[in-house]
Amino acid sequence: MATALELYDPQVYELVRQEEVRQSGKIRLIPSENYVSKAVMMATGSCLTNKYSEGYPNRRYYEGQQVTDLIETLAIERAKGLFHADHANVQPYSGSVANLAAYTALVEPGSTIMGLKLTEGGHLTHGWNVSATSKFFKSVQYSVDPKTGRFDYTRIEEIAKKHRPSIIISGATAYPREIDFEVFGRIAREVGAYHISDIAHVSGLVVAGCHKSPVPYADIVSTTTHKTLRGPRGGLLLCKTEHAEKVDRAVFPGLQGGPHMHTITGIAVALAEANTREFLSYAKQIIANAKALAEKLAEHGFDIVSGGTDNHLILIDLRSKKIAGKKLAKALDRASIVTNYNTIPGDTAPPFNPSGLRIGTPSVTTRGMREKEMAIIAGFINRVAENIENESVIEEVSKKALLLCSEFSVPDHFIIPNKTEPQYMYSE
Ligand code: DSN
Repeated sequence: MATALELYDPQVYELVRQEEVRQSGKIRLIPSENYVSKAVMMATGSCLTNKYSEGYPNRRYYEGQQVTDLIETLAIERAKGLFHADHANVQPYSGSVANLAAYTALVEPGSTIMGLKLTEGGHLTHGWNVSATSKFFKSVQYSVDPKTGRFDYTRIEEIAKKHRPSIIISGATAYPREIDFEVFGRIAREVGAYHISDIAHVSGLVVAGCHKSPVPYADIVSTTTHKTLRGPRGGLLLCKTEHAEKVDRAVFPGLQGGPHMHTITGIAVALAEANTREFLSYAKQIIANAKALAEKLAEHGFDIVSGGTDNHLILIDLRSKKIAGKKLAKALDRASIVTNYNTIPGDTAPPFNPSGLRIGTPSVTTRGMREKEMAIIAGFINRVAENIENESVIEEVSKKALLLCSEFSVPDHFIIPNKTEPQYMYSE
């Protein structure tokens, strides 16, 4: 594939090569990113990109679906098995479309949705003011407790009782603690709302059993497929049988046309990979690494929001260090450590120049790094923060980071080492 690209379009080939070099030579700590296996990469870059398949298996609007029907059915069955869900839709192009499909499946435009504020760790599509979700729906937002950085479920219940939303969304993009989906389900039931759970960030931890699944407690569960779940970039919806038809119609023809069959093929492979004992170890290690990294950063005097983490991500409040999030993220990038600046709960600074830094461990865990390396990385981050104006120190850290990366190469195929059969935990 690289050869064809190199021959036909050397300019794009060179850019792809540069990105490959960047991804292998940097310590990537953005919690929503990962490395897919070569198998997922091959499936995603396969001839399935050539096929139109509007509709669903055995109900299409185009002919020539002998193979696509089998692939989509396989992806659906694997998703149902892995998440223990009655129904799965593997067609959403992304988490954003999946969320919008979930809302439109259950309620009419103009209804009230209630989600976590973006600046407190929620997602744009949870009703944030610049998102279409706050224009097509009325949006009520909840926050985390400013003292603890955690959800105050009593307060969330009060807000739900006051506003009586039609949908309550559980889930976050920058919340370091395990979410009690059962409580969200109870609150939703009490006020007569649907419960939609967006587990885009933690779905890999959920399938591994490290976090409780929202599937029993939510009407619809939405996730992306590329974060801790480690598949290609896409979306996935899971629901109870009673909502299956509405969910399918909301995705197609409600919001989308032809599904991206190459992505669905990659998702099918990623779901098989997630159904292995190797994946369970990886998920457990993600959390162990995040805890170790948070602990070491705290020892270096960093203020960790909520005092630690239960999942794959860490939110650092930089106000006590008197460094803006963006400034540190940019200095770290020069030091070959890739992070993203982020608002912290109660932030008075704007989202484009916030007071925090968001980091996470999925990518470094996929590379095989463990607690020992987390201590080294915490040291790197601290050295950059303490020498933020000193480019020679930043360069020195960059060289060390590159050296660390060279010891943990991006694995070719991390699921079947020694080419043995993967140990599947459920059978298809
Ligand atoms: N933008 C994603 C993230 O980084 O968390 C959420 O969609």
